Amino acid sequence: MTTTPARFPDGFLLGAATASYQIEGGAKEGGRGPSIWDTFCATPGKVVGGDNGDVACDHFHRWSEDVDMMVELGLEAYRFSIAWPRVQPGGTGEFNAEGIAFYRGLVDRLLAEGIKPLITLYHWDLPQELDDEGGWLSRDTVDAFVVYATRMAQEFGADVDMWTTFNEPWVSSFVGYGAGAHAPGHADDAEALTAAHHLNLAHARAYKAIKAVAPNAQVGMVNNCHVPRPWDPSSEGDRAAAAHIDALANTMFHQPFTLGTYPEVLKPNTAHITDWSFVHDGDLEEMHGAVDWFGINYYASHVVRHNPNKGVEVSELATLADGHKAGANTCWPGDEEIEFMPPTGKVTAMGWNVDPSAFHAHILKTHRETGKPLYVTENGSAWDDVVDEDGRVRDADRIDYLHGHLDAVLKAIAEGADVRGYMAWSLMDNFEWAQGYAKRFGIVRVDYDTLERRWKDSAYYYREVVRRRELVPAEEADALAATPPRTF
Ligand code: PNW
Repeated sequence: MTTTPARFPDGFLLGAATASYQIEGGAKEGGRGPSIWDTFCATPGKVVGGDNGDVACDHFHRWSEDVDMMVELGLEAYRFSIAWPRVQPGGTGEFNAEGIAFYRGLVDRLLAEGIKPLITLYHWDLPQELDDEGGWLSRDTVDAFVVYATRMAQEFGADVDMWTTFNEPWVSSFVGYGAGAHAPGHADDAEALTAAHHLNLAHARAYKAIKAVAPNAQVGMVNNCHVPRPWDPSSEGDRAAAAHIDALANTMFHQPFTLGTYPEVLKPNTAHITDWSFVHDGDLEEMHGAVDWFGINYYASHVVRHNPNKGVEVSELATLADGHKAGANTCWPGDEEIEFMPPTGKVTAMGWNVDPSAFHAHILKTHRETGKPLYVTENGSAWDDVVDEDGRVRDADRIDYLHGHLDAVLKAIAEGADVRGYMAWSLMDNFEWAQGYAKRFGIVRVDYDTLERRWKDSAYYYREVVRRRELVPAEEADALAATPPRTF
């Protein structure tokens, strides 16, 4: 057995991540236009508790204090997303100077503090007007995205070199258009596949547009990862089930860029759903080569099996991830005979398993399959945190999760994977999409009545990881935390 080196390599970025709709609030301020998530939240029954992003963490007003907090945490990088409807309210036409100025202030302050900004252009908040015209089912949205991306590169390209076009196109397409559990709430498998292709195409075109304006830009795509393992590895059916899920969840969103093809199993497996005529001549050639790096968002793994008697059960994952029954359609077109097995072992407040070994395996697999530099752009866990009488949040489960997953990254690096950064999800508790504010992923707690930020024990632990640039034993966490904890 080899022991994992405990230190992160020189240049490896340790940071934290957030997303615009999940933290900003200020939904009707500064000239921001409505997004599909404003509409979805206003639709009864879609979001737990009827929650919405109108106020969220009020980062729109508190961003400067939030950067103060990042400075105290010692973060080397901060991954955030630009809200398209804040900078271009209708998704086409006029840009909004006030919205652009908001991100200018944030970027300038981060740079002044020596915190590297990682910009994500699309973390799900599509301008509503574009959805009215067909959203990601329309190639016009692809064109609109390229215009928006070009303008952002003109604004920030001289100062920011790490760019992500899309956060988790699998979620946008398969949860948003397939399961109906995310905005825009459609439930149609053919639409989900169409939207996925258009997101890939938009990535490829924006990749070229951004680099034309900002030659130093390193443009990547961020994928959420499913690590589907066959229930019985000796069963051909179970292995095929896992391969189908892997193709839909993972390979579909990197192979077009590395090889210029979609995974072979997809077409036959979904022939009863679509003829794939949404892929036009030349699309795949445009995609081939259009990526500099891949982002990995990892939370949990899954065990799947072939079950011909499954009937029209809803996807286990959609149910678990979003607390919704997804209806007849699923996150997984072609999964009529694929069953997700219930998670085993320790599970988080999301009902997701804790499996750092799958994370390690997935990093190596993505390294082998893409050959590209990788960044862990999200990794973290939700737990039912409690504020103790002395004000501390003793989130030992989150610390264990962090420790185990940072160890997995170090192992993968030691075995040759080119991983260049790790962004903890999330800097602070925030709007967890269809779960509203009920699920807390932050290393910093947010009190949604007062909007006070309070460091959890995990924030102190992570600060020490960044300070030492090495894996800090989880047992040291208790002694690292302050009583009462730091608040902002
Ligand atoms: C990611 N699934 O979403 C997002 O990028 C974050 O905005 C989000 O807060 C975080 O993970 C935690 O959920 C996911 O269905 C949504 O497997 C759904 C799934 C995975 C990731």
